Amino acid sequence: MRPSTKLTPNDNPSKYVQEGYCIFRQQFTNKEMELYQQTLDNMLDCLRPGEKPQFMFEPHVGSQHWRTWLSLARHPKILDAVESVLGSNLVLILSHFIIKGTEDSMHVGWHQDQRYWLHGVEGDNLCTAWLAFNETNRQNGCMRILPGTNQPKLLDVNVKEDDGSTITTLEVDVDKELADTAVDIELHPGEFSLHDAYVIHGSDSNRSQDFRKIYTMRYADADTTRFTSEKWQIPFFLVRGEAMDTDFYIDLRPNKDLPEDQPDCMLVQKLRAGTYGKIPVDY
Ligand SMILES: O=C(O)CCC(=O)C(=O)O
Repeated sequence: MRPSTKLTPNDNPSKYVQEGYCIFRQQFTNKEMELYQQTLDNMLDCLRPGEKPQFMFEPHVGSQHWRTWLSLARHPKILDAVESVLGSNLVLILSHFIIKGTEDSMHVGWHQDQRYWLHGVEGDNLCTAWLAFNETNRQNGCMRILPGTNQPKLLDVNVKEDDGSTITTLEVDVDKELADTAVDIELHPGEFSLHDAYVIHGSDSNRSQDFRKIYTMRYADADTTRFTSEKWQIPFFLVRGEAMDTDFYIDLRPNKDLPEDQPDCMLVQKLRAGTYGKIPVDY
């Protein structure tokens, strides 16, 4: 059997367009990560029987710790990196703790993120920051990216049955030859990667004895993206630069304070009414 060769991930932002992703090493210090790690661990401690850690969607709006997560999602270290690939006018569209526990063997099938947000966001210039809260590696199911698959084109999807634990139901076909080009996004806590909305990626299940803990924050270029709010459950936040219609967004540019109150939106209303399906009650 041929020994598998490990590909070195791209850490050069100028190659982001070509590769569809880039990693940013040594960003947040251990001290800076402490508050975030403790807050997340408290959220995990509050999970009720039957609740799953992979369904902590939009914590920057819906969680009782929304201020902490909104502050992180507009942190200059993240936004500087995002600006280096999307330009200077930035909108925060979504965030999600993709925590892999030890029970479900949940893997994330090959997919393009773009498929998941067409009901509210349309454009070719969007990306995700994927921030490690603990070590991520093959053993605990780190993200795997197929470099160079970020053609601005939506691929056909196979719709997978929702088995109650999956977070991806819209998967794309990837043959073995292409799958063999996958790069492992192995990071230390406080490091992050950025990936393009079209690049194909996924991950294997967590085979370690501990949680795999990462936070995704998703951004759009304000100039080239069309936003529609009717079916979008949370506000769009303008976090840097300029936009045509600033009243459309919650303005969180660097000189603005966080909102006083938890933003009033569909997600928060549903959470308060106890009708938001899979999201943990006390997250
Ligand atoms: O966290 C993972 O394993 C997959 C991440 C992912 O699919 C995403 O951030 O879009």
